Amino acid sequence: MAFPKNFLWGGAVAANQCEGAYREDGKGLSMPDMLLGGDVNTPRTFCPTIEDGVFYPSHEAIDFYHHYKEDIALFAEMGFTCFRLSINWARIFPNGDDAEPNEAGLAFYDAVFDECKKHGIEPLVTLSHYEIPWAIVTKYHGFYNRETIELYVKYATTCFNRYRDKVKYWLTFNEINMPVMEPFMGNLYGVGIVQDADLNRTAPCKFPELIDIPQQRLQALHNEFVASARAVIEGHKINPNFKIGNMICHITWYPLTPNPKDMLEDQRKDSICNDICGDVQVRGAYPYFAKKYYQSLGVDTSFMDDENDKKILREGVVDFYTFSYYMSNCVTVDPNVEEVKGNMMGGAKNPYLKASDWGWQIDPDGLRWTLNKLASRYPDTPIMVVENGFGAFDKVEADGSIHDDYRISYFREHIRAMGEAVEDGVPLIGYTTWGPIDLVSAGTGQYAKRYGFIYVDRHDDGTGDFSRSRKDSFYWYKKVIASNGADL
Ligand code: BGP
Repeated sequence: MAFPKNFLWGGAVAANQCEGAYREDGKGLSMPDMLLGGDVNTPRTFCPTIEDGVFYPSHEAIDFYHHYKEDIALFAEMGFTCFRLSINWARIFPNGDDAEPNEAGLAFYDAVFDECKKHGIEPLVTLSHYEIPWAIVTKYHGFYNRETIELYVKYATTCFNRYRDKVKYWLTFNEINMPVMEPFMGNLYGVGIVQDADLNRTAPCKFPELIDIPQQRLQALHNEFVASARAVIEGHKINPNFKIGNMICHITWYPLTPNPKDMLEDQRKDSICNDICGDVQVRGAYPYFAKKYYQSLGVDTSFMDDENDKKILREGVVDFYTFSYYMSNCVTVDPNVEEVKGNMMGGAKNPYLKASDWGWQIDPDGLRWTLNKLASRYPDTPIMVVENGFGAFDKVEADGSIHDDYRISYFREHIRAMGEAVEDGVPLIGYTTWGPIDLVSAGTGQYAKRYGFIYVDRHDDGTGDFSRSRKDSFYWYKKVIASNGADL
């Protein structure tokens, strides 16, 4: 396998899914702090108040906040050269609009980056990984309000200045395309919009009736694009050596049949889900079909014509393209075919693929397909796969070992497919697996959906002592990194 020299190998986490310490050292609440656990069939309950006796998985998560030295040492033992993590916005600006940043929050990430450096690990930092401060949701109505652009730019430049010499690789927003794909995740996690007049209610938590207003969701997404582009522009002024990227949740779609109607539907899905955001952030402008699509949802698109915004988008294009890849899905116009319904995106069942216990279809060749598609759509743009992984139930044997051969086989095939894409000529610069250590699932809030090479003793009933142990996949990934992807 011809992975380039200096290829970045590592793993990726998000603050809200691993740190815990949700009120420590001055941290404010952020959106995920208001979500309870669910499972593959039960969506997460949204709870706009913090209530006694209710289990919020993110509040303690895996307690990375107090275990980061141990965890980074374990990553170093596997040979990581890169660690993707996010800064929790509400640790830096607890109320979103504070005049001064919270020094204790800034100091925590100093310590984390110093620890990475000690082990020769390059941090890749996501500024916003579904962690919008709760106060911005309640007071500003998330990114629907243009003032939130200013709050984000202030937060981003605070981080750029503080970590100017410690961090080179940045991502502006995690999975920024969620609002064009999935209204629930897109509103709550993506743009921070909750349509609920009774946010301070004391009644028991319930699943919110999702009120989705496309005008608000898509206008808020536009504001995120502007915020991201402004961050890119400001970041390059602060340190011209910064590499600032986007991050797309790439859902790879196939037509279920060669019926031209399926082909058209497939093209439509791919364009909407993946290409609108990719084009804005890499090419600096909306693709031709975006306006018509928004208008078909009844959206007044005049915000897309603002000349000043257009200029910012053109000037704030990213330095590299990154994406998450877990699965592929099929599309068809035939309403009678069997569906796979994951806890997020679903589609028609692909007869050639198996799925995880959460209904995510396993498709390594789809990763090669996707990398080639991206390389041809965005020529001369370095690409990085910043999330890829296999959520599964793990069994701890009597002697404490965990034989996760299913996870090894998932990664083996996906790394093989990436190597093939490199041989095809794709300018791939790095790979961070999702959840190198078990953490809270974003989609379901479960601990039981485990991704790690490192097991964490923590469970959905809130028990566990947070101890860490190495799974079989830990030793396997170490070998892969040591051989630069040759020994699979
Ligand atoms: C991505 C998110 C991550 C992560 C991952 C796995 O969409 O960026 O935060 O959680 O999906 O999803 P889940 O946790 O639902 O299994």
